[in-house]
Amino acid sequence: MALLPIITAPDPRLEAVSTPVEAVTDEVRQQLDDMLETMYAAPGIGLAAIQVGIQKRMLVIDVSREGEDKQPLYIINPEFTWLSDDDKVYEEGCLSLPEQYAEVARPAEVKIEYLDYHGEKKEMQADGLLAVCLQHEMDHLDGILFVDHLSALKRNMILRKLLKQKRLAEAG
Ligand code: GNR
Ligand code: NI
Repeated sequence: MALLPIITAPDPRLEAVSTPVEAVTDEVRQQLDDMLETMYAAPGIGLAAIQVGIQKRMLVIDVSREGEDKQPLYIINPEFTWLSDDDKVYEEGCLSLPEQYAEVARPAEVKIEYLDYHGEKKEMQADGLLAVCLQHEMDHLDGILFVDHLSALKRNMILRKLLKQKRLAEAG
């Protein structure tokens, strides 16, 4: 197990479209294990592979609450098979946009197909926070960040703040 550094915006790697996983090998499982450990340590409720520089269509999620049993999900090559017509607004954050939050409207319920940790084909229906998180993570696989759902004004405000933070950090 290993903690992986999380890439923060602005960074062109976060805009890359990730590539489908061809086979769920031990190497892929090792990467998923490291991603989960990195997500718990952050802490976060989801992490897409591209956020740690792995350009593969896979992600980990755990929306269980503190004190409850952990419920890790390993999701590979996910595809939406259904999106509800009704939207829900949720205040989102992102480990790649540290300390930035904004309300985003997305379909309230989704159904997806994906491969699990063992490479088996699965289906899942989700609502609530899990539906938000799935859509947020699946956006990452296509190089989309939650700020891309905001007005250009709000998006640029957040991205400029992050650029400034990065410049300050680099200057030491
Ligand atoms: O930890 C996270 N919390 C969160 C809160 C609201 C909506 C989405 C998220 S996902 C985020 C972790 C992350 O950046 N995943 O890509
Ligand atoms: Ni994110």
